[in-house]
Amino acid sequence: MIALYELKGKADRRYSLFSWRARMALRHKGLDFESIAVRLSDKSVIEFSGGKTVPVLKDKDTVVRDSWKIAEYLENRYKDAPPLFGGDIGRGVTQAFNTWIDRAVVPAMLPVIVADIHERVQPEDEEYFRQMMEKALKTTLEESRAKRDAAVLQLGRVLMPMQEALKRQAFMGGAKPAYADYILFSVFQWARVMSPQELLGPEDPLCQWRERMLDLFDGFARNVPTA
Ligand SMILES: N[C@@H](CCC(=O)N[C@@H](CS)C(=O)NCC(=O)O)C(=O)O
Repeated sequence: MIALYELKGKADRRYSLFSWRARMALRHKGLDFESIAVRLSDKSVIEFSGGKTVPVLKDKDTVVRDSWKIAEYLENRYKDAPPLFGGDIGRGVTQAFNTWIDRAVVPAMLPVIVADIHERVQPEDEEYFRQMMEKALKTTLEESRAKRDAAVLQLGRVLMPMQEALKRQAFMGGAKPAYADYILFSVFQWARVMSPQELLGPEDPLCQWRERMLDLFDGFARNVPTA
């Protein structure tokens, strides 16, 4: 069985956004996996990977760390299963999309939900999480919460191009979901698992797309502990 090493919060929540990319990619390929919990402040369980970030995937003797490398590994190793990228051009465009999401959308979502995430990490990880995030955001969690309305407006501006794209096609991948969808979805699933805020109104094309994503693989992402 494939093992996926990932962060675990309070009430068994799996909250690493990058790990949600790997989770969805595994289900897309029709692969089952065992989830192995990693603590944010104690990475000894993933020492064998040679790094300190999750997700880490272990498939028999193969160890892969980094969500993008995991997607490429699954695509190369499980060629007969449904494709994640759709050929070399699709792989290239998806890699560019991955970078844009990481550099534009993730930083826009983080200040909106960071204080909510802090309330739901394991108690022993709270201080580590606070220090890491306050350094990254150059502000306290309390200040982030106080400035949340401005952060929500900025997030809306960043998401606008994708709302437009989803008026023309059902998924980032076109008619069917592909790895590009899992990249974007990971950001919303991160928020859904760790924050009680309603970020998308029912009329928003992104909300309707997210519902389609939550329906995939028999409600795989819907039926998990959330905030
Ligand atoms: N580029 C990496 C980023 C992974 C990453 O930053 N993971 C976070 C959790 S979402 C992590 O493990 N952080 C631990 C730390 O920085 O100590 C990927 O796509 O897998």
